[in-house]
Amino acid sequence: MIWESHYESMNREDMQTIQLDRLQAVVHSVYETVPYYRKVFDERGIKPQDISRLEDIRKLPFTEKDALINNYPFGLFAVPMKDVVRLHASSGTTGRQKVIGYTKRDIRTWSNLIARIVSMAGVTDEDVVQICFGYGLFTGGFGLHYGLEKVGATIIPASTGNTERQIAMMQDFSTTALVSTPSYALYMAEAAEDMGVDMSRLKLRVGLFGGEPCSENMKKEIELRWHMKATDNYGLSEVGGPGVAGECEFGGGLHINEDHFYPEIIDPETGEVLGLGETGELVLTALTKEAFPILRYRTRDLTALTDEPCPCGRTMVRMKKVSHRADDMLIIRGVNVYPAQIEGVIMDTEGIGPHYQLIVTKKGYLDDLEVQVELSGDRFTGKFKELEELERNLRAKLQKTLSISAKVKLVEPRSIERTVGKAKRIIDLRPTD
Ligand code: DLL
Repeated sequence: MIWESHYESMNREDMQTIQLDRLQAVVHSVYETVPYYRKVFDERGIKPQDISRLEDIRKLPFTEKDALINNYPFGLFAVPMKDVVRLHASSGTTGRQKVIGYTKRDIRTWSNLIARIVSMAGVTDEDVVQICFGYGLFTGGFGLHYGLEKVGATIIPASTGNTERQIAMMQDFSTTALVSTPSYALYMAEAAEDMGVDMSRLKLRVGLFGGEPCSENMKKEIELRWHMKATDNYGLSEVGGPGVAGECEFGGGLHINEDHFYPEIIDPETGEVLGLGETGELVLTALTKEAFPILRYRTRDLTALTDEPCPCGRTMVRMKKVSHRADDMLIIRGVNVYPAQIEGVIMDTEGIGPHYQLIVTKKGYLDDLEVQVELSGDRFTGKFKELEELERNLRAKLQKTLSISAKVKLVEPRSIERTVGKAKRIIDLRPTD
């Protein structure tokens, strides 16, 4: 079902008209109400009336995460606090908080956008949905909650943790849809197997995963273990949380709610705007937010856009799955290495994974990368010779893919720490100066 087909299936011309109207309104509003935007506009000699066509968005400066951190906590809010009814925050990788506010209208809009993406995934009022995202400052729990409620699904606000209890609830309450990070879904699968649960007999039929990358292989693994269809949805706190984009039944990318988030792809090095099909950094402008409008936010997430027609009937552009972030990139002995490349190799090798960790250290002047990866249960009892061969194989494949040598350490099943939220894959122990 298409939740708001008037918008989701709109023709391009009408969509662009809406986008321009909304862009002009938000640009005027931030200029009047947020001193930070007035200052950066004035510094560049830009006036709100300079935006007369959609392409004029390129005249506006990018907003980077530092703008949020430097204006902590409420400096970028565009309404008085009495109109703010909710706060969320994200600590990000640096540990400094980015705080986001919502008005009553923002919460209504957000719920509607989530209703769109859960409907894309095929969730209806017949479903019993277990939300295993943290309820708190993280946008995942409350974000999904209100959208699912709007659709009329029966919600189990399970939050994270107490994994055995989660499995028991799935059985007792006949959960049909699961909401979590993909890594927590894998963790819960292990717990269910330990408990001797026959997962093919659970009522689960669909998973809505998000909050972190989920490679095609990881998705397959989740589908296989849980006997359900896995869908991906994307968002980030700075533009409001989940609800930016979601996957429909046909896959092939995530439809962006473009009437609310104007997407651009840029070259992360030069800032130049790239065309459809070209891979680069996603930049988002929130077109309708009252409390926390944000212009041209550099997400650091790498993807590409397509406007190819989708068989589902939605006309909103699709973004490719985000497999990594620009700032995920490790520089090892001068070579750029993305964790997603390593994950690809691991998931393509039988007998290991999906749990792994990358440990980066520095010995003298030389960077050292160690890939620690778990053996799967059946391999753990394997012969020493076989393990040695597996290790050698993996080392060779990594060398070929990354063009640098990496150490490989095969570790016991379940020995890498599990998380109930986003997985922590990189441990960079190199001194920062
Ligand atoms: O993770 C919002 C969210 C919650 C999205 C639940 C979907 C479901 P943050 O904690 O601010 O917000 O983290 C945002 O997580 O910039 C991406 O790098 C990454 N991310 C989020 N969803 C996906 C996804 C939420 N589906 C950051 N695929 C983003 C890949 C994702 N990466």
